[in-house]
Amino acid sequence: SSSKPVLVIVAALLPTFGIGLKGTLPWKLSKEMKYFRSVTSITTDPSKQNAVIMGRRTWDSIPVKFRPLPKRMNVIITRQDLSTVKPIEGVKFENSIEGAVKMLAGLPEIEKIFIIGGGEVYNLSVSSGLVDNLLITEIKHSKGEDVEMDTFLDKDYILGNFDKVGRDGLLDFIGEVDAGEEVTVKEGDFEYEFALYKRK
Ligand code: FOL
Repeated sequence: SSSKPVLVIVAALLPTFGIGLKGTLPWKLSKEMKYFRSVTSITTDPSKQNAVIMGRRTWDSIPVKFRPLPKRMNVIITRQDLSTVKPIEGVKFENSIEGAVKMLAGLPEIEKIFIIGGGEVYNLSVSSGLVDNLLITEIKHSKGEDVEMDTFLDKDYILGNFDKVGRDGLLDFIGEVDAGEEVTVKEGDFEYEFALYKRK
């Protein structure tokens, strides 16, 4: 359709809003990854599919055996000249987030659009005003240890422009996705909670 699809950021972050270290995630949380996979894959209309938009470095960080992320249209944002990009089966390339969103808005089979990182793509898309919803997994080290990070979301901008909604608001938004019965999930050295932030 020509109506603008819903745009949602999905990210896992620390209290510092740190999201990554040296091009990767400094944890391995299988239940959290299962939540990511479900939330980005499930559609209300079974004839449709969702899209995931990511930066080229995030694409590089996904294990080869998991990419392109199955059952979702994968879109990579790159500064490379699109005429020289080596095609990848099941993947679309764009030079800007706006370009990717415009392209996807013209595809009737796309239900929701998820922005899945990394730092540069997240921060550009929140500050552009394109995004109204952030599905954030709030992670902390269970023993309170510091976790080294070199990539961050803009915490001041997000807390200044978005409000965290309650658990009911989250469950309503994610629909059939299983967010667990416990509010706090413990896995390995980490504890986390699923949250939804909405633009004020
Ligand atoms: N958001 C959240 N909440 N958690 C994340 O780990 C996360 N990661 C990214 C973006 N947003 C996120 C970017 N990094 C895969 C790997 C890295 C990645 C995103 C996805 C991946 O391999 N996903 C598979 C599932 C793999 C598995 O089951 O272990 C997929 O099908 O989604």
